[in-house]
Amino acid sequence: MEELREEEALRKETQIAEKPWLRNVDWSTKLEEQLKDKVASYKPLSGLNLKQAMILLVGQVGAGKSSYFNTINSIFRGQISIQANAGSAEKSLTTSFRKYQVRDGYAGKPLNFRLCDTRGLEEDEGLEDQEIGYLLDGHVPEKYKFNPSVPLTTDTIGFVKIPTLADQMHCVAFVLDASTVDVIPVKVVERIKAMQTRINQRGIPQAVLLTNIDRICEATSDDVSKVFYSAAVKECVERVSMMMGIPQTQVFPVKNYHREADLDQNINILSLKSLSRLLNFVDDFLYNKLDEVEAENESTSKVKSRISE
Ligand SMILES: Nc1nc2c(ncn2[C@@H]2O[C@H](COP(=O)(O)OP(=O)(O)O)[C@@H](O)[C@H]2O)c(=O)[nH]1
Ligand SMILES: [Mg+2]
Repeated sequence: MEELREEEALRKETQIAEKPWLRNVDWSTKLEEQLKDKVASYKPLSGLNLKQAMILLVGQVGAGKSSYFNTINSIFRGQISIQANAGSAEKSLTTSFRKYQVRDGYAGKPLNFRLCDTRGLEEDEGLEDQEIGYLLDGHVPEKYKFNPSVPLTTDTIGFVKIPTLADQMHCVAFVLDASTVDVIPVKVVERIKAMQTRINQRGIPQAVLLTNIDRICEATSDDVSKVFYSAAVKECVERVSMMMGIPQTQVFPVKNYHREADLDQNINILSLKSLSRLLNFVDDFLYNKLDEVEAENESTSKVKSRISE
């Protein structure tokens, strides 16, 4: 027994480095408030007439997509919320495409972003390449049930024929379960790569939300503020970054609420930080859009003035 306890103590010690592997944050109420304000007051880049940023969460069933939305939603509700179905009950083949809104406070106004939740990386029932394109370009109607045996086509009821910028995805966050990244099936990695090609073609920024970090590091599980000292989390971030070809600074370790009864300041800080980074990425994408729109306007006005000459 004693031996076991010593072993446990040693394990915990080696898990936690003396220096943080990433610049540590100030786990304070002040930072929590700042991040909350930043997210709550977020407005997409002006000049494009866009009300809400669209962030697509994509990952295998059970990766923690619904729980990530629930976590963010809980923070703004001020209490644990389970609005999106999370857990094994949802492990059905047909899972709807949802564009979740987060409200500021109880019955408050919706914030200016949506977290879009879809499956699509399953080994056998993933999305077709074509469907991924449709999803990114905003052709897929809200609540559409992806069905592996009947792919979405332009004839599908509700298919958004002419999507606007508001229907499109402005950032993609791959949601990966940290406790299973080393056993991701080859087929799933292939799907991710194929999807990344489509995302890159459109110049959409991408990131990774690395969930379940509490399950790979006991110290972090006890106290989320240990995350940037955790050797296991560091290693996992490195591995994912390599596998996905995404810089480590775009891999965000998070811990979702899953069985907590109350909010936790550190969990909130880590989640809000990841979300605020995703919103920055949305703006990077929108800046490019704005350049395109302005260039287009310029060339049409040139054509117009030439015609009137
Ligand atoms: N320990 C732990 N469990 C999590 C975390 N995120 C999600 N879960 C649990 O993992 C299961 C699947 O999560 P869910 O959000 O439904 O995954 P989805 O299929 O991607 O929407 C649920 O039972 C969650 O409670 C996390 O960060 N830590
Ligand atoms: Mg889900």
